[in-house]
Amino acid sequence: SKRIKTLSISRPVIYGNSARHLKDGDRKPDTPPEHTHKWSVFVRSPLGEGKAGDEDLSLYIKKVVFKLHDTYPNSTRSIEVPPFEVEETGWGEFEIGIKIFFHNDANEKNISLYHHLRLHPYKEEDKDKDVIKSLQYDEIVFNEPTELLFERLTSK
Ligand code: SLL
Repeated sequence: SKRIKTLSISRPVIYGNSARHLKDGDRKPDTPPEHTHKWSVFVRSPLGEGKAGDEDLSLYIKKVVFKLHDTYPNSTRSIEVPPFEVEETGWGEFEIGIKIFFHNDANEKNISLYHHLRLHPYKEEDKDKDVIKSLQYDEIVFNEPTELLFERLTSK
């Protein structure tokens, strides 16, 4: 579809991970014994999934592909419906590739983000926390969006 010149629209996103110690009750029969943490990596709107006022990222995001460490089975995880999130267990920290794909009618290239999965507290003040979070705020900028993308972004 046609592009709207002189217009630029941006959308805020948060990406990152949360993690907590794996309790015995959380272990499944197939959880490897060396796994110490339960974590999730995600892309979401700043207000958080499910909360009032939250934006549905699937308005403009078609899918998010998370590339985990090769030690994981099926290490490329493609998530095509929100929440754009992968939940796993493990023992180590590593770099996660996050690729965001937009709907075809937006005619936008995908974008690649990287997130360092954080399982352990690094700051003194986080030492006693049960849940560790590592979040990054970003703005996705659409320059000269197509008319169809513009409709998607302004339909709600
Ligand atoms: C490290 N360079 O040595 C990192 C690698 C790998 C993490 C971390 C378990 C995978 C699985 C897992 O946590 N891998 O068992 O499926 O710290």
